[in-house]
Amino acid sequence: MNEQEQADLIEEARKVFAGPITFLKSAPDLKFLPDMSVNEVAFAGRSNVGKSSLLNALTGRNGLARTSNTPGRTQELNFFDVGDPLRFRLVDMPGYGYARAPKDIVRKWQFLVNDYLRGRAKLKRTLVLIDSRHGIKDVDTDIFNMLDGAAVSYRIVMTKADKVKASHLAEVTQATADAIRKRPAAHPDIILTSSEKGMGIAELRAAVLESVTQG
Ligand SMILES: Nc1nc2c(ncn2[C@@H]2O[C@H](COP(=O)(O)OP(=O)(O)OP(=O)(O)O)[C@@H](O)[C@H]2O)c(=O)[nH]1
Ligand SMILES: [Mg+2]
Repeated sequence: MNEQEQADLIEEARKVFAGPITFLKSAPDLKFLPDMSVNEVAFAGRSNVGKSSLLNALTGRNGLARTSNTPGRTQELNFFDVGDPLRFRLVDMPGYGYARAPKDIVRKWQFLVNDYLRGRAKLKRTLVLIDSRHGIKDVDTDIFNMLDGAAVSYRIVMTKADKVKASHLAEVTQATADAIRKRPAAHPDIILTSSEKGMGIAELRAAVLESVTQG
């Protein structure tokens, strides 16, 4: 894509995300998933990494997805309809790797997230969020392995970039890029974001739109 095409995509994405976006439903279990009527993009990542905050920043609507200081806020798959007429869906998911949650709850979330990610034909891309302060952890590697194994396209988004120095951000991004380079289902380009400061949000909107408009 050349510069003009990228600028056009960013402008189109801005319009789409400024338009109607509504909460559709919460699915605590796979049997409550909505019909696969349109393409979907999912937000995955460790508990507290900033999935729900990023969804709010993308849509410019602060109360759309519920956020919290305490890990384990989002406990179901939450579907949001974008566009009227409907164009695509965003899916906010429970986080993984939350050590202090009861074991049976962790297992339930893990199965819900894994089964959804592996089995959803309309899922065009999964955004895997990585905290800029911490980089990739073992639980992230497990998710990469699962997504690569199931051939589910994913892209890394660094979150909370406002919390670290530019030099640290550059280092952790480089290390992350190195770690995914040989992974077959990973998009090679990483998007750096801060929901708090609005950094990278316009680019991420464009990346979401691009992923749902192909095929
Ligand atoms: N400084 C800063 N804080 C952020 C940013 N994004 C999220 N946070 C904070 O991080 C905490 C967790 O954010 P959430 O969006 O609820 O995280 P989540 O990944 O949805 O968490 P779970 O639903 O529990 O898995 C909240 O206190 C947010 O305010 C960011 O870009 N910068
Ligand atoms: Mg959440």
